[in-house]
Amino acid sequence: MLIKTQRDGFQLARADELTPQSVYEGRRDLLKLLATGAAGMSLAAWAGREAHAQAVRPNKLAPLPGGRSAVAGAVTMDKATTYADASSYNNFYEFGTDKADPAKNAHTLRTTPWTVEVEGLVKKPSRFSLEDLLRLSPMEERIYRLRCVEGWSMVIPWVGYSLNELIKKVEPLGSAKYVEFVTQADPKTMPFVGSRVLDWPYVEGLRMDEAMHPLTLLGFGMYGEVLPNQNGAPVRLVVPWKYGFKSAKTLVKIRFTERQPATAWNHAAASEYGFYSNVNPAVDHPRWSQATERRIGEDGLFAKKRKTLMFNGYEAQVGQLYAGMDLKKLF
Ligand SMILES: Nc1nc2c(c(=O)[nH]1)N[C@H]1C(S)=C(S)[C@@H](COP(=O)(O)O)O[C@H]1N2
Ligand SMILES: [Mo]
Repeated sequence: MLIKTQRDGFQLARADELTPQSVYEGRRDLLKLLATGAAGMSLAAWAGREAHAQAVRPNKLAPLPGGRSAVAGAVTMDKATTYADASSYNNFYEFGTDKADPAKNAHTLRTTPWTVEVEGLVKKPSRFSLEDLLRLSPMEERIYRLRCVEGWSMVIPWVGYSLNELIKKVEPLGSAKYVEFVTQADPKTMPFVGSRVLDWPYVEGLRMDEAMHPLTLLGFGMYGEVLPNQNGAPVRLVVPWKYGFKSAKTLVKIRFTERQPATAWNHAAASEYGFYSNVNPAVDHPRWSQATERRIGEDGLFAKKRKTLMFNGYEAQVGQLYAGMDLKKLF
C-alpha cells in the first residue's frame, strides 16, 4: 500500500531542500489588525519573542501577541527547533507527501476569508470568522514538543489558546462525547487533495475530556507570528501528548458527536494509526519501534537517538485521562 512505503522510516531535510520563505507577501496584512492586541502583553514576554527569531527569515509574517502560558506543562525547557526547520520539514499531505513539499506548495492556500463552523451536539451551533476566533480569548505562547509517529520530534513555540475556551462558548450537550475536526479540502488551492494517499478531507477526533484539557491548543501562530501556510494556517489543533497527526491543520469545522469519529488515518490503516494515538514508547507501530526519536536539527543521522517519553513527557498533566484503560489495545 502506498502509504506504508511512504511513511516508513524518516528522512532529514538536506540544507539544499530548505526553501526560503518567499511566498507570504499576500498574507502579511492578513491579521494586521491583530497586532493591536499587543497592549495586553508584558514587555518581557514581547521581548522574549525575539529570542525565537531565527537566522534566515526573509519575510516575516504578521506578529501575534501572546504572553507565556501559565497552564501546567505548557512551556517545555527543551531547546526550540529553529524556525527554518519547523517551517520547511512538514507533514501536510494536502500539499504533497514529501517533507519539503508543503513549504514549496502551500503558498496557493487561501486563508481569507476563513470561517470555522461549530455544529452537532451543542446548545449554540455557531459560525466563527477567523477574526472572531482571534478575539475569542487572549493568546498565549506554549512551547510544546511535537512527536511525529514516524520517529522524529520538534519543539515549537506556538501561539493560541486552549480549545476549551471555544468549547465553553458553544455549550456542548451532555450527550456530546467526542469532538470531530474537519479540515479544508479544496482541490483548487490544495494540489494533492484528491490524491489517493488519504480520504479527504483530513479528519481527526478527540474524546471530550481530551478536547477540554487545557494543554489542547487552538493554534494561530508560531514563533510569535501568524502560522505560515505549511504549518496549518490560519488555525489548527496542537495536541502535544499525541502523535503529530492528531494535530489537524487548516480547521474548517468542529463537530460534537456521541460516537467516536472515523478519522482519516484510522481509515487509511486502522492497525497502524489508532484513535487515541497517545505517544507511547511501550507500544510499537506494527512496522517500527516507537521507543526512541530523533530531534530535528539536533540529533544527526548517526547520533544516538533519544528516548521517547510516555505521553511525550506530558504524563503528569494527562495521565489521569487514561486511568484504567488498556493502552496497548486502545493505542
Ligand atoms: N490537514 C492536515 N493536518 C495535518 C497533517 C496533514 O497531512 N494534513 N499532518 C499531520 C502530521 S503527520 C504532523 S507530524 C503534523 C506536523 O505539523 P507541523 O508541520 O506544523 O510540524 O501535522 C499534522 N496535521
Ligand atoms: Mo506525523
